[in-house]
Amino acid sequence: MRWLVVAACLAAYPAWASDWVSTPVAIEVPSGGQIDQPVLQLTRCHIENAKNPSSCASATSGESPFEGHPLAMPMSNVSPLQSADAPNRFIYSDPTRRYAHAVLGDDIEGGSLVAIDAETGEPINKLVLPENLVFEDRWPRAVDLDGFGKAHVVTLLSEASTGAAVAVYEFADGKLSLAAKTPAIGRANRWMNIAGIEDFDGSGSASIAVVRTPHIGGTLEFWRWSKGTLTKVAEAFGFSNHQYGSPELRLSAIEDFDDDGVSDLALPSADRRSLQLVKLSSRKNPEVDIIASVSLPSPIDKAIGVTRNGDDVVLTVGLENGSVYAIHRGLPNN
Ligand SMILES: [Ca+2]
Repeated sequence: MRWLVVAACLAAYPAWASDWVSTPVAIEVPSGGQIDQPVLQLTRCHIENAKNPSSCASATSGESPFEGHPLAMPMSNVSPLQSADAPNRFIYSDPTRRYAHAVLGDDIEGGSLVAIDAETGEPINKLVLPENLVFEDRWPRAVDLDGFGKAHVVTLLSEASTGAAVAVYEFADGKLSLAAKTPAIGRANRWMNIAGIEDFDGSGSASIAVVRTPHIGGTLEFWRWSKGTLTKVAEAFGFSNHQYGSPELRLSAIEDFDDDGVSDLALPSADRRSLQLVKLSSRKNPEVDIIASVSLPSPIDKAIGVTRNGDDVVLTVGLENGSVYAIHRGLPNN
């Protein structure tokens, strides 16, 4: 009886697959100070018309999701708006070369975090780091981590001798202040990259998914935000979401890939030659479970796109060899 249930589940959720798709628009890894390219997003139409996808709807998110600000450090961007009525945005400013690592394509990092008025662009408050710290990152992430309506600013903070950590700042009463921070990696020039900020366990609070040391054998960690603190709830070895020296940080995507009502995460394996779809197994004592693993002919090096149309989810990955693949779940009974 039990294997019949398993068989029925397998029939309902066929394995994930990858299809080569003729590139409908040019996508390049940005360099030399360019603002990020729009994310390439393919649909089933592009898969079914793989050799001539131009008849399908727009294949990109339509616009670059970020925009610059005169006070922002080079190759950095303003935080995307948290919501349409969010009054503030955030930038890294006071560019500095005091932390010589250059993991993001240049050796210039942020020396301060600035809250700006979203409508006028005027600075409201600036938090200046001490000399031993920099923001080794490209844009702050403004997120309401607990749904109480207050903006949190999620950043990557690197210290001269202990390397990178995730730091969360609050913006309240017109002032930025440090709210919580993960432990630093423990060595200079060791970095991490945020893969997603989402309620990954259905608890109502967001967790920050981050890949620690993505270039030298990365570990995916989930840090749950609760009552003003960050607690590591799960980790798994064998992931990467960044190519060394690239300014592109968005090698990950969030969707509910197994249709259980809770968001999951897609990101490359440690060698970036496969896309891993992962989830937290439960709310209490969770583990990192693999939903699917899809091999690719070349390492992923571009922003990962995702579209959903009903039950049909399509992930788009751009590879170092210039090719583009659509990764999707086969439809039942096809
Ligand atoms: Ca899910």
